[in-house]
Amino acid sequence: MFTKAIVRTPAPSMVNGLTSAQLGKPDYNLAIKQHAEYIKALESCGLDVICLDADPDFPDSTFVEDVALLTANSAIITNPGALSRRGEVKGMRAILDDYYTQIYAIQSPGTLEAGDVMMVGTHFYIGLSERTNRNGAEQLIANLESYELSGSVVELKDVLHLKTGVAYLEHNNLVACGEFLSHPDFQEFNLIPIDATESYAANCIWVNDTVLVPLGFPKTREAIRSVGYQTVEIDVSEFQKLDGGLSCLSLRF
Ligand code: CIR
Repeated sequence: MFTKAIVRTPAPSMVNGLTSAQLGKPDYNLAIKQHAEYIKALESCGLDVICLDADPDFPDSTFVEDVALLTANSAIITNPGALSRRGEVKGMRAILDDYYTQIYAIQSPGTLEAGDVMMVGTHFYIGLSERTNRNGAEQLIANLESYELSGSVVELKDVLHLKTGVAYLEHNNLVACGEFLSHPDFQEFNLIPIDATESYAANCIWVNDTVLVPLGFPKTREAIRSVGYQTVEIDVSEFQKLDGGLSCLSLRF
């Protein structure tokens, strides 16, 4: 179970965030409203939400998931592959000192963004992407192994981050779309396939047995309900315009 989450208020500069989505510029005022609803949804699942101030120097800094990996024992500050995001780690390090005594950092030439890391119990799947390289993944695996945890790499083809296309919902249930449906690493899971027309909704999050899903993807919502979860829908359209999904907007621990 999670008890806390860290989020960061979007800055007005978010309209200049990285994207390949071709959905237009985000509406900042609407993004602020959606972010507030997202916080409420996390709170409704029992989490204390720590909301960091907007950081206008970093347009993508609302996507806090990418700059740290939080485990039961330690925090690992990442080294984002996107150069424009690398400086985000400083502000995250400062806050994590309040919650963790064991804090590590991925070092160059290793790069890692934690949107590429999916926790399944004591094992961590690490996507090799344009943002996360093998050296970064190996540093993370060595760190995990020092805590008797484990990690393995997954080569990505079409997605920005691993968790763009898969989401672990505990109880051996794995939401998956596209390249992950037939991926050999994931065949032991109870796969919940996501229709190609709703691939954005593969980025959903399990929070204490409720699953947060993006608004507007009814097939995905029903597929997740049909295996027994309560779902909460949240409109994150303005973050979708920046290739960001529900998981990217918080660190849950
Ligand atoms: C980026 O390209 O870095 C941001 N615009 C979106 C990051 C999304 N994060 C994630 O999937 N974990």
